[in-house]
Amino acid sequence: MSASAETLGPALLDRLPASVQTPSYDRTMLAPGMAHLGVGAFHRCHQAEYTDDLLSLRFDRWGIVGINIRPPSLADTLGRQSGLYTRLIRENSHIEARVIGSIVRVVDSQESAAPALGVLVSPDIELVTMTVTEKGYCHIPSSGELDLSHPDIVHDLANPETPRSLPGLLVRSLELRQATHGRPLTLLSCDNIPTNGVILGNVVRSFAERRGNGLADWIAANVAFPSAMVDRIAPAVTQADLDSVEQWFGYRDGAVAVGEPFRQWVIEEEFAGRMPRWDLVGATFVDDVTPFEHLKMRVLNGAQTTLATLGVLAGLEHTSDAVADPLLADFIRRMLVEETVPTLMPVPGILPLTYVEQSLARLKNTAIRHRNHQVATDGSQKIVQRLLNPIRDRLSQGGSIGLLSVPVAGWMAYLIQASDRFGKRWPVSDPYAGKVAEIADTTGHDAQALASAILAIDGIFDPSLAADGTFRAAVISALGDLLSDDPMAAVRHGLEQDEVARLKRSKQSAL
Ligand code: CS2
Repeated sequence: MSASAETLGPALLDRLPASVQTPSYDRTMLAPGMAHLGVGAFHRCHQAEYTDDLLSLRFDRWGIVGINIRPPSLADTLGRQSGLYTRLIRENSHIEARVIGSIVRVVDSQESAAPALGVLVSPDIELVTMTVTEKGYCHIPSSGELDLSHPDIVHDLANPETPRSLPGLLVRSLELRQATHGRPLTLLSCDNIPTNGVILGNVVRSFAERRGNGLADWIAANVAFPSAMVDRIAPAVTQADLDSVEQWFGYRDGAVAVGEPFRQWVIEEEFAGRMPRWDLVGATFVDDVTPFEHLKMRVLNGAQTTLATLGVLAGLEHTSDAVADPLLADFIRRMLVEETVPTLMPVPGILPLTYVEQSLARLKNTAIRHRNHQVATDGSQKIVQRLLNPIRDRLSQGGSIGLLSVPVAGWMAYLIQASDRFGKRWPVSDPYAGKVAEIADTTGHDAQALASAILAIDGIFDPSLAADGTFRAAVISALGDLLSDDPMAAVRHGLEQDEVARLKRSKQSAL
């Protein structure tokens, strides 16, 4: 890269190439009205972009203070650039570049909670949005309750003034707000957990109840936890993404974010005070987000998780490589159409089969380099809403679950093969990776014993689902294939068995 290229910052805005859009509003007039926790690629491609759209349309005091309580540090990238960054929209050979201006300040709070508390307690902050990943909520995936044995929760309950966890940080902020100005606050989760507002409310309330002093009652009266469905595929940014901005546009940017053209945001209209009018720029405010959330998590995210673990087992690098594989493409479409779609609630304005095709088309975008290992990360926190809940609904409908069970076994096989006993085939990151590795190391290669021991992890598998004979048999059979020398046999067998069941059903209905 050239040594002379300038770094993006306010002084460069007037001199950027015409192909790079810049903020149309006066950033110097922006005042911080909301904070965001977890300034990763997704936030920069989603909430910050919607806010930038809104500021162009109707200027208000909705500048964002971006806070990270986990790595990476923001000071050296976004901080150096006064919050400015380039958002690239990419689809195959199409590229659209825009500098986003809605982030007014960034705060690193990885070492201590104090910098984050300074922002969250401020009376200027009326809204806190967050993308802290599924595991950031410290809840038990199968029940949605606060995990009181989580090491960070244990720490924070003992040291509430110096919290490390998201629930601990939010409760401390609310406690200080109650004790000082008492102004209400909306806490808006933008993570892919089911009923994310309900889960956020659960963990905050459970923690606050343990703090006493009427805090839980104050929260019930002054804090709102709307649920939201968020959508845009925006993988972790790579050095190649950073370099591409310099190659194409001639300036350096250490905080580039890359996303696909599609975006969606559906938010429950349950606010404690003023809210940015994101509904004027494409977001939808609704009474109940559940039908939208099921559609997105079960179809798009369900397909991503399936392609991720099966893709790794098939030796494929990215989502777009996995969905280009004819066998996996056939499998994923049949799984979604036959088993997932019948579990969905009617969604206003969206036809499920059209949504399936649109989702598969999005996953084929070769310019979005979403690594299968990235999507497979924290699978234990994802499979409940993406695979297990639809399986449970299917079973209660008396429908088949043979296809949806294959990616459940896929998640198991992915973690099992990261164990010593299976030769540590790849590094993994998942809160349950240690537990599964321990099971694999003591159990060895017996698929039935492995599946039984993993299905007994009740933080992930609801015991009544884990006891279901049809589900167990399907998972055991798929796991046996996935751990063999021919892992894709699981996919072929799943499809064959589905075909047999389909013929049987059509014969029966002809009688
Ligand atoms: C992905 C999501 O990594 C993952 O778990 O499935 O980040 C996905 O790309 C987004 O939910 C799309 O909106």
